[in-house]
Amino acid sequence: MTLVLWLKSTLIVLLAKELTDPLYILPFKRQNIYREKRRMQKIVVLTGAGISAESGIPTFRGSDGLWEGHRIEEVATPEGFRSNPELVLDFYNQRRQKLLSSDVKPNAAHIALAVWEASLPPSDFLLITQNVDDLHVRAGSKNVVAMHGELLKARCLDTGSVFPWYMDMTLQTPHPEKADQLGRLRPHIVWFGEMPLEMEQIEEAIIDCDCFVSIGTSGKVYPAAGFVQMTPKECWRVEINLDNADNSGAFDDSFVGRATEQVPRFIEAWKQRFCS
Ligand code: BJW
Repeated sequence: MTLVLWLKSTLIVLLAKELTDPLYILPFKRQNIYREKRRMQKIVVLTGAGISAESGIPTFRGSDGLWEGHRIEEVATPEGFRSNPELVLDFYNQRRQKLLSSDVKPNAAHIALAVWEASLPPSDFLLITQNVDDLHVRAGSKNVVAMHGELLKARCLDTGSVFPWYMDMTLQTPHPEKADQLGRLRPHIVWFGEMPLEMEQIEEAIIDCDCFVSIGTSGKVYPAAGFVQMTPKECWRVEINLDNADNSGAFDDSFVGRATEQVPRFIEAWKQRFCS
């Protein structure tokens, strides 16, 4: 009798444990879930203009987008810069001034990504941004690759050296290291036809990632638009966007809506699924 009671109560305890903690009893289940947890270790996040839209920085292709009133070839190609450097420098001077104004600051989406990164081992998280603003860094993100350059940097046309840059740039601007050289600087920006930065590091991270999250990008500009196709078969591919992107079909899951709402919502879902 005592033995039956003991067996019964043990069974009830085990069942309760199984229901509340799926890792507890069944070895095959434990293994599967362990694999699932391991699978989510390496995270790569790709961001585009949509994540900074709610910080007051216009996107490129929306109505009111940055290209409105500009032909892309005039302001975002090396040829455009060679044929009308004043126009191009002015385009970037205006954007730099806006970025440095007190009304532009990181929003809830930038901050949520930085907090998420801080909760993970540094080698498990890479944030690739196509944005040339510095809002991810301001929010506290550490492992950031700015693949299309940085608005707050200047590059020497002769040597390729890169300098921090906060002022307007004109054809009369002296070189920071050789004051007698004027107008030998350009914005540290990747224009169409130029090779994006840090491609080796980016490709290495993407082909080995377990979770790939693309936020606020239209999927129109390569090579970034093709990153999702380079992820491993088992990877969890998630898109966060207000609208459909050109490469939406390549993602496993979509969080539709504004980045400031959907990025924290996605991170919460990720935690529920893989950390509880
Ligand atoms: C929200 C939201 C909210 C709004 N919440 N979401 C075929 C294959 C490969 C390459 C090519 C190809 N055909 C042509 C090319 C070459 C070319 C290219 O892609 N052209 C396309 C137009 C077709 N690419 C290049 O030239 C690149 N270099 C290159 O390919 O080198 C050779 C190479 C080959 C293979 C491997 C490696 C290298 C260089 C591209 C440089 C792009 N530069 C720019 C300008 C930077 C300077 C500047 O800032 O002025 O980068 S272009 C512009 O587009 C900028 C952006 O980073 C980029 C992407 O834009 P993004 O971020 O997607 O913004 P939007 O506005 O398009 O979309 C915003 C999204 O947010 C929308 O979806 C909204 O719905 C959403 N959204 N509010 C959530 N609140």
